[in-house]
Amino acid sequence: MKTQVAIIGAGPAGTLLSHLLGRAGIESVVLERQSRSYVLGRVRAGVLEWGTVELLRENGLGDRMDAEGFVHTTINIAWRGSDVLSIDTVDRVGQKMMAYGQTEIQHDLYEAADAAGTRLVFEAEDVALHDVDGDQPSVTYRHNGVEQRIEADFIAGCDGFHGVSRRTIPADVLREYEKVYPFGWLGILSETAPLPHLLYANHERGFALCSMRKPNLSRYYVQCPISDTVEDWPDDRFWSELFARVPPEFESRIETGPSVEKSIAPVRSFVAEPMSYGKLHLAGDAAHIVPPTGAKGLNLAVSDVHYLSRAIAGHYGGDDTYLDSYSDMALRRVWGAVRFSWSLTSLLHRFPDQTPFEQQLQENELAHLNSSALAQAALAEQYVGLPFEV
Ligand code: FAS
Ligand code: PHB
Repeated sequence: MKTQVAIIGAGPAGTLLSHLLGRAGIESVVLERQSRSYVLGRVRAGVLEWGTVELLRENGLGDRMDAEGFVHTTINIAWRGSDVLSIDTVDRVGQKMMAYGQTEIQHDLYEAADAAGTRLVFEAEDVALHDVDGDQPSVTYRHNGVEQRIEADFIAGCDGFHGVSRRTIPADVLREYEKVYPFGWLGILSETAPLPHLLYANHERGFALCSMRKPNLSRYYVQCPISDTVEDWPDDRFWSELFARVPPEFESRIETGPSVEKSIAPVRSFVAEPMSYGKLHLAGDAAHIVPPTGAKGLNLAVSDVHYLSRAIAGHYGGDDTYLDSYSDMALRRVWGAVRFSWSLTSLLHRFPDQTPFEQQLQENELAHLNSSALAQAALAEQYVGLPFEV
């Protein structure tokens, strides 16, 4: 089989890339290790930068998002158990954001792929990349017990942190940067009415976050020891810990209910450079991971794919300028998001070895954020997302 772009991974990066390439008349095949239902069952990101919202709308993927998503303009941050600061992103930087679950975006992307007749191959086993730095790159895999081979002009590695693509780049070429945080995020979904705005909390017992998905579907998180399992956190314990970390004024406003999903995610910062090697280009979690604190993971996957689809379309139009600069351009935005996510994680979490001095610094920075419109604008412009590079 031959195609123009072989895409590894049918998460948001791989399927959005296939969609954008298709709209530019470029053919692709997407190979996914898991089943379609498994990918659709994963609960992950929830907040979209406005650049992501506009890109989805411009490419025919915005209808359900506009009908069911929450347009947001306020980020609330609580600290010391009672103080609450509120950042209005429209007041500060003239920009909004959208709460719309990654699961919903994935559903919209699969529907668009079906409508376009895109080849999504699920349960593709033992995917392997070949000759990525040669003239005839190819991908082999097994499907329904039959060995397959695809020759392609380009290979897009969109297979996430544990994928095979990044490992195809030779060790003497690949540079990896990593910081592992000493805690995890325990998240639940509950079929309850959410708070009207995002609420982050810095508390001596640990970080907490109140978010939303739909008018009857809420998303909550508490920081937990990375050694914990979901079995350590029955619903009653989760809710009492959440209430212990948010100011009392919110207790009467948070509707509790049984969890319909519960998971613990590790928290790490990771960047792999370069994001291009020969005809292989990485996008999304295959190249970088950020702590979810800044709501950047999914949005970075979108910006990578925006740059990469533009670069590949440029190539077929006879201009490799964007292709040659893809890795550097994507990494400029990646490192900005990595720095922002690290900064917000450092500000809002309780670290096991944290000293009283460091706690004072956290609280003073939050007090400064509360009193300074300029400090709030600096946080807001990064949270809602900086403009894509032209
Ligand atoms: P993904 O990991 O989503 O997709 C990669 C795909 O490649 C997967 O479907 C995988 O099955 C497939 N694959 C892997 N190896 C393969 C192989 N060898 N062959 C074929 N296919 C292969 N971001 C936020 O902004 N906010 C959050 O709250 C948040 N929570 C998260 C919680 C968890 C548990 C995780 C893991 C991530 C979370 N993220 C969050 C980040 C997340 O949203 C990612 O940024 C987003 O899924 C990135 O999309 P992709 O790059 O497509 O990677
Ligand atoms: C979410 O809604 O899942 C969410 C919101 C904000 C974050 C992380 C996750 O920083």
